[in-house]
Amino acid sequence: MKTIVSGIQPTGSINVGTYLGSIRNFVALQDAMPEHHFYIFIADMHAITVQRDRLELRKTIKELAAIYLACGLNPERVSLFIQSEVIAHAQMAHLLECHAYIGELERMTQFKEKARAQESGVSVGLFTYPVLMAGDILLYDAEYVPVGDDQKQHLELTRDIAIRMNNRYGECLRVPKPLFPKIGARIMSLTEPTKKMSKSDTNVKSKIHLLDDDAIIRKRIMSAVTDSEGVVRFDKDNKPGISNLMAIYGAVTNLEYEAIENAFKDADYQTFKKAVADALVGEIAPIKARYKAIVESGQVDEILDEGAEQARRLAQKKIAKLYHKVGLGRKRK
Ligand code: ATP
Ligand code: LTN
Repeated sequence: MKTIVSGIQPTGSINVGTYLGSIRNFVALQDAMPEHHFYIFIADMHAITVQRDRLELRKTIKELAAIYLACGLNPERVSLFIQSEVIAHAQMAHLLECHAYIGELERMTQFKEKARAQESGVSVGLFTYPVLMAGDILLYDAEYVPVGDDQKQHLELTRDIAIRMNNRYGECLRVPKPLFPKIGARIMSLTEPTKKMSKSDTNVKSKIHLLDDDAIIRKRIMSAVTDSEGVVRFDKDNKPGISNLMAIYGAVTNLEYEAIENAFKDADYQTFKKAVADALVGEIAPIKARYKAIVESGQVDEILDEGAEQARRLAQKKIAKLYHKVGLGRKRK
């Protein structure tokens, strides 16, 4: 069976950027691609590449699991699991680290940015982060990997490593393809629209969390940075704020930019912002309601146990095959 793989780090409350850039896409694909099975996980091993509070991390892992389900992931179509509960991810990371080059990792822009943001004590894990990620993907022979476009470079590295190993050992890894959402692949900060909306941004006004109250959602959109032109027009370079609100509106309503421009050609920014806020509140309200029901139902642990079991089955086989290819251990009959 063909597979689709993706993950999100449990590094803080899920915001509209992560939702529109990835989770919403997982849900759409799960319905649109019935011939594929999905492995969607919580990338907790990635989360510890920078220092975190352990209790906060544990809380966020459970919250993300419930968010995935509240957004509509269907456990019948998706093996939903926690990365660290499938030991093969750590095994695969070492295997791939021996086939990735220091020079390639030094070029990763996310590493450079995250390392720069830390004063000292940049961990080796942060440096090898993209290799751990490559392992997540190659372990399940993913055909597609739905991600936001900030992950493009990591996907290219994953492909390069797979091709390198196939050349060295014979076909053993499927070369995956990224899948970016058509609209919403990069949602920007509401306060600095040239930066991506990020979980780790400390400015609360820069983002909207999926579990925020309706009033907060409206307030954040109404106070989002725009420009003085007063025309709803998509122009990322000169009008990053309005273009970002159009991306949010377009992703939620499935309208193209041209259709949005037409619909709001006589509207002022207040009117447009109100429409964006209404659309977003309408999209998020049922997620919040389902989140509450799922947490109260107590089913999350069972779903995660089942998902990890399914993931282990496939991943262990892959590791055994690769160890054999590379020459590790003993040859068994
Ligand atoms: P951090 O800020 O801690 O680096 P993050 O907000 O980038 O984290 P991730 O867990 O790294 O969140 O991302 C999960 C998925 O969501 C990835 O596929 C990523 O591409 C996507 N994503 C995250 N932020 C955005 C955004 N602002 N716009 C579109 N997609 C996003
Ligand atoms: N690096 C990704 C999260 C991630 C991921 C993956 C995404 C870890 N492993 C495997 C897709 C496939 C991020 O920060 N967005």
